[in-house]
Amino acid sequence: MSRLVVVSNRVPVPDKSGAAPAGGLAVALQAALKERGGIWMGWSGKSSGEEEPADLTILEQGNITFALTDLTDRDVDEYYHGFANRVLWPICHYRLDLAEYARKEMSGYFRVNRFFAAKLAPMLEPDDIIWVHDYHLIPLATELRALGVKNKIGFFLHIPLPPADVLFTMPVHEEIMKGLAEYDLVGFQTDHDFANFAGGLVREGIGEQLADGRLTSFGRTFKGGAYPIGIETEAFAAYARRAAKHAMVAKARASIEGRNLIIGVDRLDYSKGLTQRIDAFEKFVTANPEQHNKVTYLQVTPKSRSEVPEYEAMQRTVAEQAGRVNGALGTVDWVPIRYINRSVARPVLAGLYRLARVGLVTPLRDGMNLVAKEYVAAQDPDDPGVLVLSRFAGAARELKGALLVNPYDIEGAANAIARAIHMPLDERKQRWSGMMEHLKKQTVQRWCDDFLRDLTA
Ligand code: GDG
Repeated sequence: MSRLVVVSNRVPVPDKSGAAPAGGLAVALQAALKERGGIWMGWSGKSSGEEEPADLTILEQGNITFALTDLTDRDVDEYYHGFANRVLWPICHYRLDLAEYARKEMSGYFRVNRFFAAKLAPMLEPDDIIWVHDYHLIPLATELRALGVKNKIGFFLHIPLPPADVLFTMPVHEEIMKGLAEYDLVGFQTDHDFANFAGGLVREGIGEQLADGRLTSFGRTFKGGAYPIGIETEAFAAYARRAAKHAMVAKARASIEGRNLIIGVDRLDYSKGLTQRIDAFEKFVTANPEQHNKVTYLQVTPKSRSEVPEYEAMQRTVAEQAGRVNGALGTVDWVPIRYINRSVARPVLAGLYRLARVGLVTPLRDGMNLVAKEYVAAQDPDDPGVLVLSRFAGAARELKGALLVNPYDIEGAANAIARAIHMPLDERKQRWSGMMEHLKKQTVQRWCDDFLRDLTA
């Protein structure tokens, strides 16, 4: 079996004990690496200041080599905070208003990809299979090919790919499309994202979809398709069962005093629709006065990308909004919204999902959204909660038992919360079991196997 080489912006490096990393994606990729042996390469998350970084930091664990590089301050600014997070992220999430395009940052993005390729190429063996992850590294195949690398290279985009009218507002859209065409397989979260990609190539007259589904563009023929990412469903369900006994979860249960719990869990990011969600909750409470003091909405929102100005501003906006709603609706013995601006431990999170009658997952746009899947997996089969899910999350293509909402329609979302709170047990069970069955089949392991099978075929 060929070795596997995974490249991603950040690498979940195991700790000294070799303990498995927390997230399902990291677990699945590490399992695939363990089976085949190989390398996981990426940025260390550290800066080397003004100096070019010294050699890679190499950590060996069994048959897996973790290879990490630092980046200069300028590289971090231009490649990561700049082009990746202030151009590609907003555009791929349909936020043209937030994209700040600067030529300097674009060239930093391509420069860092060239640098990654130069560091990776000498480590490669001729039949290694290379799997590149996410929007930070789109041009990596182009740079590897320029160094004579002939290996199979696959790419998976974790975030949405918008239609041509949105994507092509980016001045370097052609380089980005060309960069994707250099891979042997390009994977997306949903059929919609893949259709946007293929449609964009065709519409702009820079590519074609062949009868067998393959694509041809910029002189290359390659495969593309939807590979919806999953979670470790059974493991997460077992985890949530045990977590119900966790001391913190017991404390949380006692503190909600028999009220219905509504939970939201999202990195602090404008794509997650937090302000619209708080508006919807407020509307739900004001439209249903009998719910006063009967519900608690817990929003867990770890900070992310605080160096990007939009994120810093958002931190204030969301905190102020939650405070205003609590001030307006709360009473001496009831705080309607509990807003936590930091990360909670994974077992606690699993236990809180299970405790919650409603999982509120209403991003304005999301590649997949693993929180939606984790919430479903964590439920008690005898008394499952209800998932209220944005139709603009990739997960909505799969989780048909959810109450689908348009997050921009505040009244509609508020009505869906009310419907979820009042849903009879039979309907809850029926909706949940269909989703759980699906998640048991479409695991993260399956996602990994399907992608690698198609890449190597
Ligand atoms: C990107 C795409 C796509 C969150 N808060 C805490 C915590 N989390 C964990 C969740 C979940 C993960 O972080 C978030 O994953 P999502 O999929 O919901 O969202 P992104 O971070 O935006 O991920 C997305 C994903 O890539 C995978 O392809 O689905 O569309 O945007 O696992 O549980 N974990 C802990 N404490 C927290 O407070 N322990």
